[in-house]
Amino acid sequence: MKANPDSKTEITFNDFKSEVLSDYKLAVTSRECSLLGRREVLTGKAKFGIFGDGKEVPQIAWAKAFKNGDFRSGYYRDQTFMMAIGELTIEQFFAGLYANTDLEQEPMSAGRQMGGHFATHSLDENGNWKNLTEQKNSSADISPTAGQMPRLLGLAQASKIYRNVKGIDTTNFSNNGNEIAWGTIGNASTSEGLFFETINAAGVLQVPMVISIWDDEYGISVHAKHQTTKENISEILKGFQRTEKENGYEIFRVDGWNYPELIDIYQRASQISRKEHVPVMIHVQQLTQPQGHSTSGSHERYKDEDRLAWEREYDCNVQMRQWMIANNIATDEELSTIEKDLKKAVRDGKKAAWNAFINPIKAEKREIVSILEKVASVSSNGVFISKLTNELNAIDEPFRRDLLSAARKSLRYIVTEEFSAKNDLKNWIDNYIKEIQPKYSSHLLSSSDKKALNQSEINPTYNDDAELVDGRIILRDNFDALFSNYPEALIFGEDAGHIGDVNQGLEGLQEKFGELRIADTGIREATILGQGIGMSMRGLRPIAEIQYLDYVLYALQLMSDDLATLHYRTKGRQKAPLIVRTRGHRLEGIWHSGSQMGGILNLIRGIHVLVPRDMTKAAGFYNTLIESDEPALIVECLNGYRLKEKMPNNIGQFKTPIGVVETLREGADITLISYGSTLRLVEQAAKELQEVGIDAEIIDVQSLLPFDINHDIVKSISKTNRCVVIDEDVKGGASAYILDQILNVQNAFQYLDSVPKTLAAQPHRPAYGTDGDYFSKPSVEDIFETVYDVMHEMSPTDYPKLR
Ligand SMILES: Cc1ncc(C[n+]2csc(CCOP(=O)(O)OP(=O)(O)O)c2C)c(N)n1
Ligand SMILES: [Mg+2]
Repeated sequence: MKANPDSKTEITFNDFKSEVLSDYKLAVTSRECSLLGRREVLTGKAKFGIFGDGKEVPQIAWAKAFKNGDFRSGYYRDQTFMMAIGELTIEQFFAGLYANTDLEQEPMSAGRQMGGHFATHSLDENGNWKNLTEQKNSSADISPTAGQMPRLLGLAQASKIYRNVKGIDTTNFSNNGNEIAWGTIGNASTSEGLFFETINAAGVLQVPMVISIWDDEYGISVHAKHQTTKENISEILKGFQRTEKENGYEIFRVDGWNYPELIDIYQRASQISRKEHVPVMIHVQQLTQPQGHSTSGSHERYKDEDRLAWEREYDCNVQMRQWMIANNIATDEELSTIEKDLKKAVRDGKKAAWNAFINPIKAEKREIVSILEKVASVSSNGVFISKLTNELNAIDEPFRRDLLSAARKSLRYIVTEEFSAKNDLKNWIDNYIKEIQPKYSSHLLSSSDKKALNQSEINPTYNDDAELVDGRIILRDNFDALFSNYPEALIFGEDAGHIGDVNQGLEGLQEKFGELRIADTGIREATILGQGIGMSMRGLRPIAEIQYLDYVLYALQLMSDDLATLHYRTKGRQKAPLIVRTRGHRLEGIWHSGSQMGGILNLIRGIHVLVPRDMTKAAGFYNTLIESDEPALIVECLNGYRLKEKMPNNIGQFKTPIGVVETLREGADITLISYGSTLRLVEQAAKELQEVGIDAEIIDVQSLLPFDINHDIVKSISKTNRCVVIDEDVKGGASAYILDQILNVQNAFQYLDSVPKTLAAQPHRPAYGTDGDYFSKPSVEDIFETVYDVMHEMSPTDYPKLR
């Protein structure tokens, strides 16, 4: 057997033996980590454990086929693989379990994710790309099962783009598209829609993706008979098998305890996928869970004695050991000695990880205890403070919570006293929070030079005889400039390619830039988003188009769970500067006029949410975002593509700033705050209000996340002393968010002379037709009357009751 059929040189039996031995050592080390890991949870040192025991051997075979530049998108069972590619040590494994917040010691997430969620660093400490072709890469795991699948598609597609699109600087990202994106998923999680959607899409796209299904017949306690038709995922996916005439998948099936066969299959999979860009599925069957699913329960509750006995016998490590003995690779005694040594190595690594975790906290404890002792010695409430101090002192292995809680409670006892130790205590609390809070809260957004807030505004400029054109022309010409200037940019979505999107904002661009860059996709919003996430993680600049805002909900789970958390959950070591394009608000019927901005805003903190009122503003946002390194959602106005706008003469250059509002109309009496399609109605209402002597100021928010970073709205309210927030979402949605920002972040309360109001749509989805719209969403009359009522309340004589 040659471990690597790519190489022509035959290896000697001794080389072979030592490679197998080192593989076995890794399998044993990983298993021992799982066993001790579980114990750490049961004794309370760690909160939760989910481990890779029972899946060691296939992961070692996989790692042999995994090359520099390749990417993994997997789930919590893959610790052995991470160890095999050299990206997870014993100490790091335990650091993850303890939630060590030091990125050096816990490189997966700096303690932000529970153990078993793996990642490598694509970015340096300044947020700049490392050379991904010189390292083995793992995209950061998420817990929602099958959530890793759509991103996997994009990671694989990047290779196809790098191989086939000319003109992109591939230095840091690709070697002629030779990289494979390797996925893993549990058997039960293949029941998820995201799995099937991804499998189909990768078959259509023909991308170098190899998906391994770790099949242990269970999903927690639920057996395959409740999960999978015929209890066999590769059986039911047989139709995906490629033929001589038709594209599809190469599908393999292998027993997870069969070491030589696993190595062979992973090598074959790698060759096919890497060279031919064909997706491959490897169904790894007959795997086990020696310790059950996780530390939350025990599998004896749901597996019968026969199954448990079978699992003991077919444990992949046990089988590998027997195979080694049968093939004279090692004797039983030799292996026992190795196992004993490795157990000790894991114990030592665990201890080192625990000390590295706890010692800094113990030092912090000593600091605060000594301050509290001083405070207790001079305070008239000394007894109470001493009690808190002693309780804290008695905790050998404290949490930071214990320290801060004791310190903050003690401060309350000396609120009326003054002495120098009180200042020490106050300072300690302030400094501690300043130092510790970022360990848990930093890096939601980019902190690199390219962050969106660093991009300054460039106004559109116009010739004197600037033509009035349909808004979509401005967008189209701007996309044309953008794709010309950025060869790494590409757009894809339903109807985005051949016809140039449903509103012709991309008209003619596929002919110019090719089918790979301006691409039609199937109807599959989640994987459209996943394509975008994966490709942007590999240095491309995708724009994922979701045809209508109403269908963003299909992709919203991933925007929330994956895209929005990526930078945060890797503490800034991975990014996906994906631009999501959609169009929405006001058109017709329940599913083409939704404006579910509140739901979106609350679910995707970490992604900018931009709501341009016209296509010039929208084009400016695209120009800003392509220069920055943060993800964003742009909602174009669905009814704005045919409205006339002046054609700028600096297409592709002008930039709409992020987080900056615009005053559309100056007024003295009341501030009207709105965004997107509704603004046209607000502007009309303002004209009508002027006729009855009400002078309204109108502010276009433009950017819901981030929100008015210069606090311009409160400046307006300090002048008008009144405000109404108007949008098309339901009440309590985005308008409530905006009002919260104005009141609680910008402190507008002090300037208000009238109750601040929100005007939103009816609580039901908008009904179809002109009257459906009128009776579902705020109308000009609704806006007029809401504002008028505020003025009436202020001065009933000047503004007598309307009705
Ligand atoms: C979307 C989602 N639903 C439910 C869960 C809870 N959950 C975690 S693991 C798991 C079972 C997964 O089984 P399988 O895919 O076979 O992987 P295994 O743990 O057996 O390796 C479930 C239901 C989850 N994490 N995400
Ligand atoms: Mg399973």
